[in-house]
Amino acid sequence: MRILLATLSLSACTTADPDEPRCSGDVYAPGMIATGAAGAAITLMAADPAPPARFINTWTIVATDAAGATLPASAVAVTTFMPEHGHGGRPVTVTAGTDPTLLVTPIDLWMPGRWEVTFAISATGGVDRARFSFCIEE
Ligand SMILES: [Cu+2]
Repeated sequence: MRILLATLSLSACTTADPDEPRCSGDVYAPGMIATGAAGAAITLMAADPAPPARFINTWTIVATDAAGATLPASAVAVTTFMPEHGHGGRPVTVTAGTDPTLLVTPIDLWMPGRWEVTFAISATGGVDRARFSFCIEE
């Protein structure tokens, strides 16, 4: 029962009713940083479109380890997930951009609501995870 109630309140994310709880996500800004528990980080240098929007998004990022050293595309894996709906998205690729940037695409945020974009960062000491979450409009 508790799970059902939580699901009902969270699903209000996709409605436009001003009396419903608002979807809460990160506020996009170029250069925003998501840091993992072990100190590895993703800097979101640029998003196309900006702010992130429905359907295909391409992000330019810089990945760093806990010491601040930049990491290659092979150290980064990306997954997308809609927690309110319990489903993920299609596979995302990470390729080298202009050094030290990496290109992340296609981030296909195909459904309105809150999406989590999680970066699994392989660095010394294991895999760290950094996450952005954005509310996607209709
Ligand atoms: Cu969904």
